[in-house]
Amino acid sequence: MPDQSALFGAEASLASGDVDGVFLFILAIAGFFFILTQGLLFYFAIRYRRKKGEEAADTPYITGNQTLEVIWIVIPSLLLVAIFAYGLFVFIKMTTPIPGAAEIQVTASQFQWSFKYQDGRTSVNELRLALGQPVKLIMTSRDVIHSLFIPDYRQKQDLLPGRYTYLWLLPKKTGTFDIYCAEYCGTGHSLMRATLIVMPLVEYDNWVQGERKKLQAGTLSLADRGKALFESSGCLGCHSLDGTPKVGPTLKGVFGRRVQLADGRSVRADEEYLRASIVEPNEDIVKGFQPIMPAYRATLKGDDLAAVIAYLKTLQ
Ligand code: HEC
Ligand SMILES: [Cu+2]
Repeated sequence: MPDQSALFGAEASLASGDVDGVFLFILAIAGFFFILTQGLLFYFAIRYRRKKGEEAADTPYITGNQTLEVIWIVIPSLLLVAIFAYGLFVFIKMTTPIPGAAEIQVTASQFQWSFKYQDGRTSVNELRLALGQPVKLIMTSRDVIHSLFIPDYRQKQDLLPGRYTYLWLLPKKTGTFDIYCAEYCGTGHSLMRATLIVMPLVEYDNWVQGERKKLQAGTLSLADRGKALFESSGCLGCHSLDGTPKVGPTLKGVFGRRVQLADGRSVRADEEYLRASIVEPNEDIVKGFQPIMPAYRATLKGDDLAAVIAYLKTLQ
């Protein structure tokens, strides 16, 4: 086997090396026959070219060649069976539950990913895993078909409304990896991205402890809680805090500002406006922007919503 890490980047998960193996196997077979057939094509074209002034020779009358036919039926058939068997082996390995896998619920919606861990932690557009610890993603969609794709893991699975689908992951490398939606799901599809962060086990455990403390801490001010929620809800993917517009308008100084809406009205951004912008963002669209902000109706409720609004008011 050639050094795959040089070709594809180091193996990031249990599945990635296996999938690359199948890919290289098929590529090698296809490459060999491509060079063989195209090489012979060129060779024959030159070798048997009609020379100037030469009469067209009588073509011999060939009715068949049993040996040759048997060879070109048996060899490709065996190769196809080998490709099938190798692929099936890897497919079974990828779809077989890994014992001891921790479960994580994944919900896709236009246009974001939300993750819910067994201990009650939640996050939006960020999935954190520990190195070498297997997980089982139990996935569904709230609206249309999405597809969770982790290119470095070579793993992809559709998420459908009203049904659970699964993906088993076993991280083999620490670092930050991309998660994409691989099923065109609407205007904001290209922005439907999440980050996978793989940490060493000890670091991961520390992080989990910290998150749990934060969850329990009632001592945090409303705005500080809002800041944490804001950061874990993926808002920063589309909104800046420094005055520059991104995919969405900057949230610097958003509270109290006069907002031009796409339908021509202009409104003052008060608490009710902020609430509506977050919970049902597609009711009032800010002029000059696309209606692609996901509705946080189900993810930010009650106190959480109040906390985020309190935080937005501090961004002056
Ligand atoms: C996928 C990109 C995206 C994400 C994620 C996102 N937004 Fe937005 N947001 C937008 C866009 C685009 C607009 C402007 C269009 C509209 O009004 O819907 C907007 C508008 C807003 C507005 C109104 C701004 C103004 O100038 O009037 C607020 C407030 C807001 N978003 C808050 C949030 C908060 C809080 C979060 C996280 C909980 C968030 N957004 C996440 C894209 C996004
Ligand atoms: Cu999608």
